[in-house]
Amino acid sequence: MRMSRRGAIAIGLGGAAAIASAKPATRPKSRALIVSTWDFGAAANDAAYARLQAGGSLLDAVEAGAKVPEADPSNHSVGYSGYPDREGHVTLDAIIMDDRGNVGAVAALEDFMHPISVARRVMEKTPHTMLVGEGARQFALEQGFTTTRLLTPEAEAAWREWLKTSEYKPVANSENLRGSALDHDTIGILACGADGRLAGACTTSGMAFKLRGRIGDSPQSGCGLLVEAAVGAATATGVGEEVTRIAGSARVVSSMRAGLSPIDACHEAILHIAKLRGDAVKDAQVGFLAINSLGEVGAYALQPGFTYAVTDTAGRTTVTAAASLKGPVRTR
Ligand code: SD4
Repeated sequence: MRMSRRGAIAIGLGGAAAIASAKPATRPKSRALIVSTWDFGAAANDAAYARLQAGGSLLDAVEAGAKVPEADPSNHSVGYSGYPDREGHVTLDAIIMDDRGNVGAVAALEDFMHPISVARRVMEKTPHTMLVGEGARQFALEQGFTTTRLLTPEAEAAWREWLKTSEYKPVANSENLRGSALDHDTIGILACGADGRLAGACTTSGMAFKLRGRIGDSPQSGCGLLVEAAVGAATATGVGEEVTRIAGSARVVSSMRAGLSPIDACHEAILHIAKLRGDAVKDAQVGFLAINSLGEVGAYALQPGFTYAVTDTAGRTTVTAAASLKGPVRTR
C-alpha cells in the first residue's frame, strides 16, 4: 500500500504531536465534489449539486441529496416504500455530520418521510447526537414534521411473502437489484468544497425484515459515516453488523489521517473485515466510499458490484464500479 508523502513525513517525525502539526507549507486547492453510494447516488448528487448552486451549504447539499432516495417510491428504499422489519414496521436510521464536530442522528424512527431532516434537527436543536424510537418520533412531531404511512401495499405484500419462510439472508448488491426481496437502499453521500471543508449524510431503512429494534451501522458515528476536518470523510454500505464491528468509517478516516489515499484506506478496512470474519463474510457485501480534504475519491468492497457516483464542479456525474477483493482490478 502506498503512503502519501505527507503521511510518510508525519510518521517519520514520530508521535501524535508531529502528526497533528504536519501541514503542507501551502495548501493545494481542493477539488470540490459530491460522491455517493450506488447507482441511485447519481440522482442524489444532482439534487445536492443543485442545492450548492442555489447557494446552500455543504450540509444543505448532503441533506438534499439524501432526501432523494428517502422519498423515491420506485424502489424499496429508505423512507417511503421501504421494506419493514419482521413485525411489519418500517424503521429508519439516519445521520448527518459536518467537519466541526456537529453530528445528529436518529435510529429506529417510524412514520417520517425524511429521517435525515429529523437527524439534522437533532444536531441543531438538541445537546444530543442521537435519538431513537419513540423519543425520536416525539421530537420529530415537536419539530413540526408530519407523519406518513411508509409501508406501501407492494412492500407489505413482499413482507407477507417473506413471512412464509422467514429466511434472513442478505443478498450482496441488492441495492442495485431493484425489486429484489431483500432490497435495501442505503445512501451515503459526502461533499467536499473548494476550500477543503467536508460534510456527509447517511440514511437507510436498513436490512429488510430485520429483527424489531435492530439498528445498523448507518446512524452510528464512526460506523456508517465519519467526517473529519482537514483529513476526509468516509461512509459505508452493505451488511451493517460487519461495519459496526470494526467502526468502519472511523477506521477509514484514521487511515487517511495517517497518510493513506482514500482507496488504500477503504481497501485496508475491507481487508481487515475479511481477515477478522473469514467464511462469515464470504458471500456478504460491505463497501466503503471515502474522500479526502483534497477532493480525492476512493472506494473498495468485499464483493464486486458496489458502485458509486461522483459529481464534479461542472455538475457532471459518473458512476464507477468499485474495486473489490474479488475484482474488478483496482484503478487509481
Ligand atoms: C444496514 N448498512 O442497515 C445498512 C444497510 C445498507 O444498502 O447499507 N444497505 O446494515
